[in-house]
Amino acid sequence: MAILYHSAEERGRKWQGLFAREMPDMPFLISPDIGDPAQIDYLVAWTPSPELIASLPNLKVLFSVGAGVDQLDLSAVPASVDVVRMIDPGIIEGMTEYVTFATLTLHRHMLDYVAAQASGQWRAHGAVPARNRRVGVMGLGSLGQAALRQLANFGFPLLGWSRSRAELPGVKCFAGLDELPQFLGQCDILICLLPLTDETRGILCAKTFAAMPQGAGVINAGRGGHLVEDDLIATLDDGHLYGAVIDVLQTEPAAPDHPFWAHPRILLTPHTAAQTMAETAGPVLLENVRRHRAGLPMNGLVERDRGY
Ligand code: NDP
Ligand code: OXD
Repeated sequence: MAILYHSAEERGRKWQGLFAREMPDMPFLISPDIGDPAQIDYLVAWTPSPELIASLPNLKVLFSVGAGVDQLDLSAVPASVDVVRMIDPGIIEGMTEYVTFATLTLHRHMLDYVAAQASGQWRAHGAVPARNRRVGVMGLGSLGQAALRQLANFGFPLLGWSRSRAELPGVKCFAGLDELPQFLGQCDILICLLPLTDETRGILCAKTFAAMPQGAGVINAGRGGHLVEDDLIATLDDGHLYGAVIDVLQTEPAAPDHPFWAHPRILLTPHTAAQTMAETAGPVLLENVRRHRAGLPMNGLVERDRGY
């Protein structure tokens, strides 16, 4: 019985130390040191190749080092293998910070002020009270709910949209595609925290933007595949949307000539909204391995047929 880790080495060394202390009967191997492939029960990875997965005949669980699992080629993972995403307090904290920063950036006209500073212009924009700025979150999972709890402190009217109906205190909740236009029509700032699936790919598109109020802003901290990038540029350039804060792209890293780099209405960050930190995520992994060994349900088990 052993764990194989296949991702950033520095984090792997820390987790190796954690398992040596807390679960000494469980060898923690770091790729490419695979040892005997037949001994590997657990694979911890971001993007394992199909060949690596196929080489592990007794694999029982594939742990994603991140909250998302769309980067995994699930067709290469046998149906008998459980797939688990990372529900890490550090990721939740990081995303909450990012969403707060991005929402306030749009709410407080910071895109204008950064441009104005660069050209030496001292010009104030009229203030909009938070109670008059409606903020909507797409995806009401571990990240969306935490973000909404924090945004509530500012006094924004809050909305949420998910697949099944959620009931969250202080949040007007919408569910499913039928209620999407009604939700979008009330979002002065729209935040995407969805998983990337066949249903959500390309959801931030011209039709979505057209359904939003004039002058609204968009934040995408989900996945690059959610956003139709040309549609965003078109709707910013025609003035329907005010601006966007974008953390994820269709192709990462961004090419040197990617139009987002220099767009005055886009603040671009390099897929850094939330990072998996060894200190906070290690205990989550340890607990899930403990639970699996004890025959208990793991936290973050992915429903493979729905893709998240
Ligand atoms: P969860 O699985 O906890 O929540 C997903 C939410 O999305 C649920 O509310 C779900 O609805 C909703 N959803 C899924 N499909 C649809 C759909 N077709 N229509 C409407 N709603 C849908 O995910 P997390 O909150 O943990 O993470 C969300 C995503 O954030 C990750 O998958 C990842 O892509 C991204 N992420 C980005 C990071 C970054 O650095 N930029 C860092 C970490 C994560 P329901 O409740 O009904 O199931
Ligand atoms: C994640 C990410 O999914 O960092 O955790 O994108």
